[in-house]
Amino acid sequence: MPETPRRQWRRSAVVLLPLLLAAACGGGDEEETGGGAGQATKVVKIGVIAPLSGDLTATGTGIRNSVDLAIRQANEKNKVPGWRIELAAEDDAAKPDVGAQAAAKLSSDAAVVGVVGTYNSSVALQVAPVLDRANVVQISPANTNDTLTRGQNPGSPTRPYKNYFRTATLDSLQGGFAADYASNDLKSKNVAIIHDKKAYGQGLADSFRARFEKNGGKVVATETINPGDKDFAAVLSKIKPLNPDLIFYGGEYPEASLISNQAKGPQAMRVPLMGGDGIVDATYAKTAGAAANGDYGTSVGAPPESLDSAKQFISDYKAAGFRDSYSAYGALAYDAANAIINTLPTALGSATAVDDSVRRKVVEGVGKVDFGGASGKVAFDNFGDTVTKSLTMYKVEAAEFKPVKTGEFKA
Ligand code: ABU
Repeated sequence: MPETPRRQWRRSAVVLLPLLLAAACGGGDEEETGGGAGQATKVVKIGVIAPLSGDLTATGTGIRNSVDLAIRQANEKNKVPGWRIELAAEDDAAKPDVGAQAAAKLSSDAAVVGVVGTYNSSVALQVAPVLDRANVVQISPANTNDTLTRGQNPGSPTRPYKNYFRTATLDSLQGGFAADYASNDLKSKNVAIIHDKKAYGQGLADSFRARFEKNGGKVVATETINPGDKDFAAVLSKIKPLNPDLIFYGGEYPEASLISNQAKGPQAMRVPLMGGDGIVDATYAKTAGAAANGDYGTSVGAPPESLDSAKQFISDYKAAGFRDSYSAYGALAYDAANAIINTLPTALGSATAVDDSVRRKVVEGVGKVDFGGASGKVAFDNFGDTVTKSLTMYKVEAAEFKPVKTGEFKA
């Protein structure tokens, strides 16, 4: 029998009212939330490890909030009967040692079955082994460094951690996609590369270089900077006389935005900067100012705003009243949380508390998930990598990253 408008309204209110009330009480930014899983007394926790302080807070907050939303909805829908899911969010401050401490803390909480995070690949390299030893599943919505799932030898890839999965795709694909855009769409011939020496920045720069040179392009300089640097005059003055037609930057938006600003301002270089998903955040254009216009950045996945599958996530995120944007990784974090949540009814079975056997079942279950998420198909290959390999090139126009091309990298 079709629902009457009155009944439809009542059903929507049942789902949305608790979200709106929670938002009204704390702007949706509380550390731990539970929603309302009926009379459930048993607690299972999903952790988040992400930068919730420092320069990368915008990104980390979007990840945390998106996991929070997935948990609230699961509780509202009583997706895990008898259990209330709680969020346990930890700040890694974008630092590997802080991330490792957070992983140890979450592992020692017996109720934790899984973690969504980290943002930084360099942090994940310290976090994954800690969670692996405790059989706690980890799904990153943002790590793109290849070694996390394929080890140090690309010619003979070996999965280092059985517990580690990601909904973000790989830098070997992202770097190639960026290089092809530089060669084929921008007709770029001479590129200066700068990177921040971190696992992500250097790995992405290396992947870009390999493909760009294969395309016949020339890398006229490779310079490095330190994360946290603010003054790039020395590096830019070395690059300028080499007349690059593009600067490719491997790293994140705090430094990239200043490089763009200083390249086009004091150095008067009239060339765009291109980076990877580490620079695609609204903060980039805010910090770089008008200099950012005409810059490029790739990101993982299709733009959520263009996907029918993400419409509900976007509207629910808005309705939940979070103060901050879901950011570049919101949809991927939401899908990562749901991948864990989907395993819980089976993994918890008749358990009265989370134990090692439940944790192992969650790891096994995540390896087998296959569902339509906000970002697209959510399933993992034998390395723990997402099977969804879309990438998007964005260009800054009027101080905003706008998508200009979505596709997959063809080696
Ligand atoms: N993938 C963007 C930056 C995060 C990381 O992989 O380090």
